[in-house]
Order: sequence, then structure tokens, then C-alpha cells
Amino acid sequence: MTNFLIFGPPGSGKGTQSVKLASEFNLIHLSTGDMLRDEVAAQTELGKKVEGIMQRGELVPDDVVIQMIAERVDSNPGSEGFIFDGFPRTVDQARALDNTLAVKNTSISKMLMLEVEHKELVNRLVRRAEISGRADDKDVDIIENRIKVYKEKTEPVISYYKKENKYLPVNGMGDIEEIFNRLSKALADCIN
Ligand code: B4P
Repeated sequence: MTNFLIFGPPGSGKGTQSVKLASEFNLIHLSTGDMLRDEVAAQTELGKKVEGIMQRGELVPDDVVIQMIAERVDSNPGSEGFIFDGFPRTVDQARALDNTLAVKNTSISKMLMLEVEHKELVNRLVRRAEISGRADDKDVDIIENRIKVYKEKTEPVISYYKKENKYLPVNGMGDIEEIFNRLSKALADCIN
């Protein structure tokens, strides 16, 4: 089993690239953002609880996302591996993920960090707002808040994986295929 994290600020292309990588390498794609948006769309109890938090661009509580991920890992026995997208976003989430995978006798192989300039992040999300209807893409102030939250709460996760020698920066600037080729090469090197 080979497991990867795709990491980076909002708009860095995590979702876009994870879908393509999962298909190419036969991995299961787990996106906490997608799972939470499904809960909001279905207006479940959980969805109602997290809707406002997501609209403001804040992080939902750790216990919520940790439990969601643990359930998905449990319900996919025998998979060739996972690609985690948008999780972990705090150091506590990273520790919980390590524990969840250790129970299955596996671990994270690499953290693939998408490096993208600030101006490009905002431009991509503003463009997406025109088609996605996502509440958190509608307003530049909310986009900037998401980037601020990323810097304060999520960037420390980088040091966590650096200490484990799992950090692998990848240039996230350019067109989608070009970036996909860089990431594919990095994954192939890890798997072989
Ligand atoms: P996410 O769904 O993870 O949203 P995101 O950070 O904005 O990333 P996303 O995957 O959507 O964007 P991408 O980089 O692919 O999280 C949403 C919210 O859920 C969070 O704010 C938080 O409230 C909550 N949440 C999720 N996980 C959580 C957790 N673990 N803990 C706590 N809270 C959590 O790129 C976006 C756009 O760029 C796309 O439109 C794409 O088309 C475009 N794009 C990509 N690559 C491009 C390229 N090379 N060129 C041009 N455009 C490109």
C-alpha cells in the first residue's frame, strides 16, 4: 500500500491533481472538502453544523474530519493506497492520520507540496467562483482569509512531515497537464 498527501494552499490545485493522480495510479482519493460539501448539500446534522464555518473560510473542528477520514480508510480494505487531499490541515490531524494508518500497518510515503504564487492562488479561485457556485470562492476577502488560515494553522504540518523526511516540493505553476506530469514522475519514483 502506498499513501500520499497532496498539500498546498487553497487554489494550489490539490483537488484538480488528486483526481487525475488517483485515476492514473489506482489510488483512492479522499478529499475532506468534498465530503464536507456533500454533507452541506444534503443538509445533514453535520452539514448544518459546518456550513457557516466553511462559508467564512475557517477550519471545521479536528474531531469531525479525523472521524470522517478514519471511517473512509476503514471502509476501503484491500486498496492499493490513498491520496489524501485537504487533510491533514493541522498537526493534530497529521498525528491522527498516522495513528489511523498504523493500525492498518501502513503509513504516508510522501507529502507532495504544490508551490504556487499568492497572486495565482487568488486568480484561480476568483475564476472558479464564476462556475462552481462555492460560497467560499465568491468573495476575495474570504479567499484571503482561507490563505491566512492556511498560513497560521496548516503550514506547521509541513515541519511535521519534513522531520519524517517525507516532504517533497513540486512546482505548482503552469498548466494542469504540465503539473500533472511533474507529480506523476514524483509518485512513480516512490512507488517503484
Ligand atoms: P477544500 O475543498 O480542501 O478547498 P481548497 O483548499 O480551496 O482546495 P481545492 O481543492 O478546492 O482547490 P484546488 O487547490 O484544487 O476545503 C474547503 C473548506 O472545507 C475549507 O476551507 C475548510 O472549511 C473545510 N475543510 C476541508 N478539509 C478540512 C480539514 N482537513 N480540516 C478542517 N477543515 C477542512 O484549486 C482550485 C482551482 O484552481 C480549481 O478551480 C482549478 O480548476 C484551478 N486550477 C487548478 N490547477 C490549475 C492550474 N494549473 N492552472 C489554472 N487553474 C488551475
